[in-house]
Amino acid sequence: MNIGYFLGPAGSGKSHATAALYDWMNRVELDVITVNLDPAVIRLPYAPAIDIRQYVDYEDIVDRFELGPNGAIIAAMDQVALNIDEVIEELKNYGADYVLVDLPGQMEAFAFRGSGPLIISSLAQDNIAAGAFLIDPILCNTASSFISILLFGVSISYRLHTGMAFVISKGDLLKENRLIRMQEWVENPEFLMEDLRLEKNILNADLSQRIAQLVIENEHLSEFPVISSETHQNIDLAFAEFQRIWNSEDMFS
Ligand SMILES: Nc1nc2c(ncn2[C@@H]2O[C@H](COP(=O)(O)OP(=O)(O)O)[C@@H](O)[C@H]2O)c(=O)[nH]1
Ligand SMILES: [Mg+2]
Repeated sequence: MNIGYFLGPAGSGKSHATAALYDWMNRVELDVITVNLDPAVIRLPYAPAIDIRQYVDYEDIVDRFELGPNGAIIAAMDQVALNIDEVIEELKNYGADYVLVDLPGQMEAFAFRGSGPLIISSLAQDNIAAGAFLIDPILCNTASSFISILLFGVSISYRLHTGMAFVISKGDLLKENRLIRMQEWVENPEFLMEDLRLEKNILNADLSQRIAQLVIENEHLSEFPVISSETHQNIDLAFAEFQRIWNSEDMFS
């Protein structure tokens, strides 16, 4: 099985991208199913074949342990990890070629705790897995905020030991001039450095430059397609990014 999941901060568009990519893959007649691994989600924009809410009762965790939203999602993700073998068993019964896994909105509570790496490594065990980190344009209006998001993405990828591509989400909300500047940042880090220098409050220009080089000049991270789950613009490019990582993971397995 080829497994793909979208990563990114809460609200970056993971669930909607899962829905849009699922629709597109169905349309081109690929054998694909979706899995929801977010125990706290109330409404999903797609109908998952497997839904973790049938295994983990988020509301019950909140009530029973008297937890707030952060504590509850951490406790719930531990329960997801405890149930992951059953989910994988269910996945095997479907026998689909492709699986899109929708991860929890609160990425930090997932990735940096024990449960995230355990869930991802269990999924990747007999399968080929790939991540696509969604960059919400609203969160990177400035060069320094763009670098912060890229660092968060690299940190998540490092933590989850997963091959990952960067994808810009919500392309329909991205103004033409902002898009052009972001593309310039990615294609030529000199432009990024130029904008960093114009931001008066950056802490350390030298450090910023080295981070920009580390993240952007890594060729595996350099595609940056712009997708929209709203208009379905470039959803095929998100698939191409997954495919690129699946192929490279396959070479090393
Ligand atoms: N305009 C627009 N809104 C989007 C897009 N993708 C997601 N959204 C909106 O962004 C919000 C968060 O999306 P969601 O998929 O739930 O994010 P998640 O927390 O990462 O799973 C929702 O209100 C979506 O309607 C997009 O491509 N275009
Ligand atoms: Mg979601």
